[in-house]
Amino acid sequence: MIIKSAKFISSATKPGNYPPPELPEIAFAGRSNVGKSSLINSLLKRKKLVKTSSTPGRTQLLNFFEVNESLVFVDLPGYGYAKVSKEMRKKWGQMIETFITTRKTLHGVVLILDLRRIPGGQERENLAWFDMNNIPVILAATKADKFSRQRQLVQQKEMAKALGIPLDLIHVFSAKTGQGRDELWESILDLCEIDDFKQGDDDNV
Ligand SMILES: Nc1nc2c(ncn2[C@@H]2O[C@H](COP(=O)(O)OP(=O)(O)OP(=O)(O)O)[C@@H](O)[C@H]2O)c(=O)[nH]1
Ligand SMILES: [Mg+2]
Repeated sequence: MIIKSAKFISSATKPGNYPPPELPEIAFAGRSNVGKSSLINSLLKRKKLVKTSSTPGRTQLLNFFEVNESLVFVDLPGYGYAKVSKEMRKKWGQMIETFITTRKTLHGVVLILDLRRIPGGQERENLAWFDMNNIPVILAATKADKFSRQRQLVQQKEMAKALGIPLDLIHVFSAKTGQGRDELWESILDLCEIDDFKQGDDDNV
């Protein structure tokens, strides 16, 4: 995947501030601190385009990024962060829900999980919610570099079992090593129905 351009467009909290709905969009969702912003940087081969942090709850707005003048990535605030107030959590939930259910240009969501953590009721609920709203979901299990390849497969199987889905629906990923990057791009481009910038290798970025 050749990244010719990747740039920050704007941040928003409400529909009036979203950028014009022109290009296909993919949103990135997941628990606080799971590695959403790092995964986006890794896909875009930009180390610092999206702010990352070891402090959970850092991304607090919807952040829009335009890629190759062809699609838009939306970095969402993480859910389930215990330290922000209940009111704040509710506000974030509403902000994310409004975006996902009303945005006409949204082609799908990459739901990011931690490969080290077997998903539970919250994740199953989220998947059912996306399904109910007819939002296609791509699952990415990140931080794979924390495990050996053999152990990665064991975790991937456990996760698939816990979610009740086929194994190959979970993309094993690492922002640190770039593992799974090409496969995740393939799935994203498929969802956006884009196939004109797949060709070539990307050693030059
Ligand atoms: N080892 C390893 N660490 C990672 C990986 N991805 C993210 N991290 C680390 O996890 C922490 C959180 O990463 P972020 O990308 O900021 O996570 P986030 O989900 O955007 O967090 P919020 O915006 O706060 O919800 C940082 O310390 C990252 O360096 C990965 O693939 N491997
Ligand atoms: Mg973030």
